[in-house]
Amino acid sequence: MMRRASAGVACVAALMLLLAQAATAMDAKAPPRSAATPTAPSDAGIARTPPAAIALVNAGFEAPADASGRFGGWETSGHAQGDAYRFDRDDSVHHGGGASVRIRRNSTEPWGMLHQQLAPAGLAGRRLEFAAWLRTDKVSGDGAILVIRTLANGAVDRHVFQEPALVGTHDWKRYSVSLDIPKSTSIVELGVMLQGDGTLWVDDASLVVLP
Ligand SMILES: [Ca+2]
Repeated sequence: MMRRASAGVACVAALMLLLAQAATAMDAKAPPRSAATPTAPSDAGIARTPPAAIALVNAGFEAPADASGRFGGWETSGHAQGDAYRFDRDDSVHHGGGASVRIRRNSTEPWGMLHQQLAPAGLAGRRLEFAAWLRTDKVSGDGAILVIRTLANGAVDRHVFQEPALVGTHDWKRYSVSLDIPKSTSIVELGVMLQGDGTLWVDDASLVVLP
């Protein structure tokens, strides 16, 4: 258990642990947070090729969870114990379609995460934007964030976190992060993380290759 007084430090450390745990080969020393790349600024007024959409599995969370509670295409992780956070398909609160995923903390553990991995074919050397619609209710602690990370040679290579994190109570809004994908990437992972108390809903995830 983490004391709340040290929640900020604990959550950063916990995210590093997640990055290492999900790697095909472990790398206990993930890159520092300063490696994050901010979301690309808009460039309104400049004629550009439209972003190319990459299909995600169950992007709208419409598929029912399987017998083990998993969502098609998405995995779940939680700090310290497998049930530290609860992930449920919610057919009463959603942005698009008829369902979203609702994330809540079961204990005092600092984070829980929903994530999907992709093969990098056609993505290496390009800049990706991962977006999702988020809704929160009384989220505290280090808040809700979107994450992109890449793996190379079984180790965490690059990552970006949404900044600032989403805390408090907010209606549905689209958030995004973007990252340049190195040519050496073996796996691209997209994640949505809740770091603290409260409730986070996630819906209508999307991924595009930016021009
Ligand atoms: Ca939906």
